[in-house]
Amino acid sequence: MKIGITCYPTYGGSGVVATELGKKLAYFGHEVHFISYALPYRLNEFTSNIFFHEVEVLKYPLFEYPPYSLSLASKMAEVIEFQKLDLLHVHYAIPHATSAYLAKQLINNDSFKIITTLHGTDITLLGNDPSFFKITKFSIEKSDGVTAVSEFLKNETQKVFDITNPIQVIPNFVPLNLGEPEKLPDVRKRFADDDEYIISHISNFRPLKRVTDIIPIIKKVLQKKNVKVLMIGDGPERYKAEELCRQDNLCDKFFFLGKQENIHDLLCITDLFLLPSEIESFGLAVLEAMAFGIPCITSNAGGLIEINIDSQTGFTLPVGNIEAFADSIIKLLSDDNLFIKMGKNAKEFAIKNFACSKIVPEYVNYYNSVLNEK
Ligand code: GMT
Repeated sequence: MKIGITCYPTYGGSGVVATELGKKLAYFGHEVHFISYALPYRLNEFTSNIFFHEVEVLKYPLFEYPPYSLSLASKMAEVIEFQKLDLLHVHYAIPHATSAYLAKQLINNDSFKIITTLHGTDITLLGNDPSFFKITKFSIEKSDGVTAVSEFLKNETQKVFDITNPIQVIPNFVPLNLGEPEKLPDVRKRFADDDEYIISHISNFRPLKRVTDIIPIIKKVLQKKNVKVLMIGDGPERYKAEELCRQDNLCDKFFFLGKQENIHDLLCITDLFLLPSEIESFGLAVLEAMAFGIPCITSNAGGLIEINIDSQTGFTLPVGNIEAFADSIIKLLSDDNLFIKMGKNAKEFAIKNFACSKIVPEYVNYYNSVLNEK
């Protein structure tokens, strides 16, 4: 197949999933064309059947807001036509599905198909906003195929937008090359002593990740357990979180590492993963941690309960319940058998249900079924 992929090229789960999917599709012999405003950050090695088409946005004094969606639609139409694409798979509805619809109107090819994958905030945050509601609904309904990364997101999309066209759930997959995670004692020593546990959090530090909950949670945990915390990522709440650490004299317990390209090594030294999000359609970072055999303490919001199975692969807790989060961490770190069992369960569950060897063929089958529809 000749497949176009459009995604956000910067940090973020949807871009990671789209890029890793494209790489795997290319590995299986398909020709893949990425269309975006920058090279996706995980597209970092040459593969002969992967192409990148950069969308240039014309700057003009009249344009206070350069119309990226239109430039994208034009570039999509050009690539579809001249590279003879069979389909265009767009990740994140806004504005990608809208631009794809427009591109389809610009070409003359009835057999060409658009597939939209919904990732989360395109539905739960942006799509729900009155300024985006109608266009999101329209763009989803006009896609030839729609997938969602969790059952939660499928149900939410149907409920919020009253959408009747079918939505196929194809969950995210473990994108990292695992190998056998090493213990990396030298890296570990950099952050923690032998008697300390390492707890990691990875996110874009936006308010819905509730990173500021982590400080009081850890403050309570520290009354019983020796822990160090790796705060990985960056975003608007980082400043507040650092400020809270200073106020509580916890600066020596927290390491704010900022954005990191190589999370492999950091996951290798992590004992426990923490994600207290307000809402999460999937939680790719949780899946990555689980694949490393790390038990996860997460909220029970959205699709997180489909990945982190409560009392088996970790604990899922009510959003904002600081006490419950802290108690669960203490419980897990106080019981070696439970800790080892949950880590093992997490790894098994992640590999069994979310291996790329399972999920990538689901996408290929879905592409074929959409292409075969009249
Ligand atoms: O809005 C975000 O948080 C970013 C967005 C993205 O583009 O990565 O994340 C969403 O998609 C990820 C990949 O499918 C999911 O793992 C995240 O759970 C989802 N974020 C939310 O639902 C908040």
